[in-house]
Amino acid sequence: MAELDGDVFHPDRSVAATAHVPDADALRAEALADPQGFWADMADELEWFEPWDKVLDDSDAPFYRWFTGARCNIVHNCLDRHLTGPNKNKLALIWQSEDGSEHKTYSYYSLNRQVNMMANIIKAMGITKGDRVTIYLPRIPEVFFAMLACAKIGAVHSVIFAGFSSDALASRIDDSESKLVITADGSFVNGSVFPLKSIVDEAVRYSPTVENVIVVRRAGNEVTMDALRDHWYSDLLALPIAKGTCETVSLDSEDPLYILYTSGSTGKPKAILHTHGGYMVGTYTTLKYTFDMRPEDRWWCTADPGWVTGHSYLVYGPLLTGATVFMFEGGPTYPYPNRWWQLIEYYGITQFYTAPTAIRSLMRFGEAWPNRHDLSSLRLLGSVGEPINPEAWHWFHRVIGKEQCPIMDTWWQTETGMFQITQTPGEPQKPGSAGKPFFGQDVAILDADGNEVPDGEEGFLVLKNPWPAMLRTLYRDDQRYVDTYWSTYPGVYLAGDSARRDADGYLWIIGRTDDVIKVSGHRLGTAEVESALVSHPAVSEAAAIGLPHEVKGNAIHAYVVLRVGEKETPTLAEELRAHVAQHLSPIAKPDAIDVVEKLPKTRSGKIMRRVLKARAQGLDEGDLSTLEE
Ligand code: 6R9
Repeated sequence: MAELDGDVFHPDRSVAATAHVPDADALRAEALADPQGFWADMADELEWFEPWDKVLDDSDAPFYRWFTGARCNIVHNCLDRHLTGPNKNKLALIWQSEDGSEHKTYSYYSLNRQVNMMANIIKAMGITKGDRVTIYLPRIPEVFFAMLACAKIGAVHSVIFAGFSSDALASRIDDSESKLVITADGSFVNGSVFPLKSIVDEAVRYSPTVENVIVVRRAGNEVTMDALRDHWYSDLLALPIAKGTCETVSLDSEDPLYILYTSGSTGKPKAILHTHGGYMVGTYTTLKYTFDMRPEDRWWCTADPGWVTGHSYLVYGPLLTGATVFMFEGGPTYPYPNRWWQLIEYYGITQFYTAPTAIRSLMRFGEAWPNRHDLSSLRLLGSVGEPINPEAWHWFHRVIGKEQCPIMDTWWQTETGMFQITQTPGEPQKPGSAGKPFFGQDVAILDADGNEVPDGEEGFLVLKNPWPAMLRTLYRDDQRYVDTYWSTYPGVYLAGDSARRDADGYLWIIGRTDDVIKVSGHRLGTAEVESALVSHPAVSEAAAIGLPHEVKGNAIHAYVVLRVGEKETPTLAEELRAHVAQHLSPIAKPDAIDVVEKLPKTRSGKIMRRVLKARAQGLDEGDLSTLEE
């Protein structure tokens, strides 16, 4: 019997007995003693065109290289290898539209054909190995086709969350020098249409590298098509070039797979670079072991492909394990807050992986909504993106998991590519703790001087071992890669989070220690919000901070200093919020904007956000010795 004993959940003994990893602590010890041996064994479960010479080449650390000398392609393992065995006609992808009127399914065989058609089309447009392709699509099957088509031919995708504004899109297209953009006419967001194509039009005006734009017909909204540059995807599919067969290119293990922009401490987003070989081994292994993937499972990860969770655990990881993946176009509450529960029942979802913010927002609608549905197909639940507060954990556990399903809280980052701290299903779980290091990982918590802090004390979270799915660098910015992650404590990876470890070895993540804010699980940088605010003509200076929020985890509060001659009007705050939505993204809209005379700064002119944060929460302002007069 599964049992909640005080604040520790003990899954039923049968869970560990039947899981891929029956004794997690034993494997943890074994893998830590020989991480390369562990990763080599896992890599052997996948197919390679040529074997590796070395599992890990650390001769140029921190530019680690994995499975050097090997030839492979992640798409071969996501698709091709399934076509010769029992998975050939298994469902790879199930999709439902936001309004529920459309439902599509793709077997491994048919997904492969769709990917090949897209690959042949982009090849015909001149895209070859190493070229960057920007993908700006809603949650529709074409996002799978596009990502896999790029990877198949060795092109490098850069997926941009289809909620980012034209400014944000333009700077990312520009930075990656993409030749091709793949988008849709529009997307559905809670019943209304978001005009993706016109945002692309705006963005591409400033992006001289873009030669072609492929447009998927989705929302039916009116769009303007540039006769030379823009192509309806349906027209391209009708061309003889769009054949259903296409060679999967043999690549070096270290050839780039994708770049993904994420927020850091400066206004310029960082382009995280991932490669084929190590990433496929890392995502495959973590998904298989943490979520105990079995052939009969139906996996649902609610993340958008625009974020790393969508890359690793919606698209690549599940296909690597040969799973059936479900993708839903919409969100949890439209038209009613039972939308997700209805889908779990309808499709018989077995593992459901989502974010604490979504759980908190659904809790508010009460238990009656999930209780209308039969959720008994679920066997595992998962959480990602921010710490899960015990209250949300208990609700998820009791109301959704019916006190039987283990909850896998997974701590990781865009940079890490794969889970770093989590558990396996059979282990005891502590609500609010992300669990223990994943196999082969050596996690430590350090003080400012680099010494390990005693159990129970808070410190800086670091990773001491390299791991296969790690970022290789920041695209075309090796120096920033070294400075950001490897310079604070030489030789170890600085995560940017603070955490503590308890006496049982469980890790408790506290939050970011830098200028990154997690808002509803979305990663944003204070500097990005600030630069959107100062681009408004009335604003001369701005500071943004994150304050605790019941549903979103953190909410953005902004302080602005107006330009000389500008006056605060009753509509100004709303106007500035709309400005941030338009110039960065609706998810970055500050909850509150205060007009102030002056911002607290150090004598060298840096904004002291920590002082603003303390003041807003009525807390002690701490050391003010560096504050200017
Ligand atoms: C996967 C993802 C990374 C940051 C990370 C941390 C926070 C993610 C978490 C978690 C506590 C968890 N984070 N998972 N905090 N518990 N299970 O979210 O990547 O968007 O790059 O964000 O998210 O602060 O440093 P990314």
